[in-house]
Amino acid sequence: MLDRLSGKLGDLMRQIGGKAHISEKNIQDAINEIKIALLEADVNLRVVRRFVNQATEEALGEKVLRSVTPGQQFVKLLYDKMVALLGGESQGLALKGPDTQSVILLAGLQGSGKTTTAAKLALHLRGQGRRPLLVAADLVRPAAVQQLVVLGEKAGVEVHHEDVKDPVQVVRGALSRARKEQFDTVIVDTSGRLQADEALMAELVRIRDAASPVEVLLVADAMTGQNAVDIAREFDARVTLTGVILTKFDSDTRGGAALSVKSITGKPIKFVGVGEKLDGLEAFHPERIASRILGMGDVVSLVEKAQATMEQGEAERLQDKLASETFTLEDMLDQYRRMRKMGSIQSIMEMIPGLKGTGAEEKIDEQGMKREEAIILSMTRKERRNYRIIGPKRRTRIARGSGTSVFEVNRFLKKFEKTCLMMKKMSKNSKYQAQVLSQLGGS
Ligand SMILES: Nc1nc2c(ncn2[C@@H]2O[C@H](COP(=O)(O)OP(=O)(O)OP(=O)(O)O)[C@@H](O)[C@H]2O)c(=O)[nH]1
Ligand SMILES: [Mg+2]
Repeated sequence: MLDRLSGKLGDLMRQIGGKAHISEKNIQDAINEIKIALLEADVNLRVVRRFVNQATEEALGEKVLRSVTPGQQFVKLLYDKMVALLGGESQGLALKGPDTQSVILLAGLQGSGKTTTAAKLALHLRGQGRRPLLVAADLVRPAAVQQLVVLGEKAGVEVHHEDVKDPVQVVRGALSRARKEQFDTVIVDTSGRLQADEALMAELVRIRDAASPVEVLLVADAMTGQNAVDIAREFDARVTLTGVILTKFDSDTRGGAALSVKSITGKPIKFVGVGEKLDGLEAFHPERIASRILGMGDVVSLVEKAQATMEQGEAERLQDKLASETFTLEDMLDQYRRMRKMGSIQSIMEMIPGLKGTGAEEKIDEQGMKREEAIILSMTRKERRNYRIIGPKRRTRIARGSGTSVFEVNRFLKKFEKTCLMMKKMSKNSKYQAQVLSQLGGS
């Protein structure tokens, strides 16, 4: 599913993510390639244009976080855009509590998967402890009722059907039965046509008015790409959709429908059908789909961590301090804490391509870092601000207070002095982080 798109974009993201430097031209080239990939995936042209313009603008205007490479940051930006395109937050069904009846109306073109999806949803809701009732309101196709009865049996869910001609009558019958027999969720399967025509829409409007559904879901075949988006607009105009279920997502869809539906129609994709069997229904999670498409989940989480632990202003303040030689042991303590917040340093170093092979990975010693933290904590505030005032007597005291030795305290202070010197000399190139990190954590 989405294999071709994710193959293409995944390769591109790996290329970009590995770049330590990134220029305006890099960004433009990458965005052009993304544009082509999206168009090939049958994503709506308007959606592609908007995506591309916004991504370019933001990428060029963005300040670079120092703890990740610009390439990684760019990948994260594209990922965020992709998540937004897919609808942002994952949206579930807006069902009422179990004491009130909730009706879900399924609509869509012929063969889009309505009947199968009705049964899948019933099974899904039953698994969540609800009591669903399936309603056979497709009286157009001869075998439709029987099909739902069979599927209902498989799902272990009761199916309501009546031998009448008008689907609205069936729905009314189902609603009163549901009230009597305490079904809390009523799922209505309706008929489809080859294309959305007046007869289909008029019937649907009547069913909707009779059923007052909390959810009106369009069931659309993901394989039809942008067509699915046009269909969603037509149905929305007549019956006001609350969401979309894309079926046959397990087939090799190009992705166009998934990527265009939300921004063109404003309707969230709530589920995707991922197989013919009844368990082939998944909640739609924009984040998961975006990382599947871009294939860069680890880079994204790395940048998120870096953003959370070191905001841009913080990075700049630190840079200033280094340049003006006012970096103190207090700042160092601060850095240790930030690094700890980012999780295991080793794992972070491994995620940063720019640090691989610099030797920095090997030098990190978390145990040593904790001891050094203890040393700093045993100093007075004044000492932390100016380590030069710490004489031999105080060093003995600090060693005792931190559970270390005078030798360790001396070694640490020497190292700190060296670090400060090195930082001063360092230019703003990308090796900066590697060296600082190795100095901080090394023993
Ligand atoms: N691979 C795959 N097949 C699906 C999925 N959903 C439905 N199908 C298949 O699509 C075909 C049509 O499904 P139905 O549920 O009968 O579609 P419908 O919309 O009810 O069709 P009509 O009632 O004739 O309009 C069946 O062969 C289903 O097994 C899915 O998520 N993945
Ligand atoms: Mg059907």
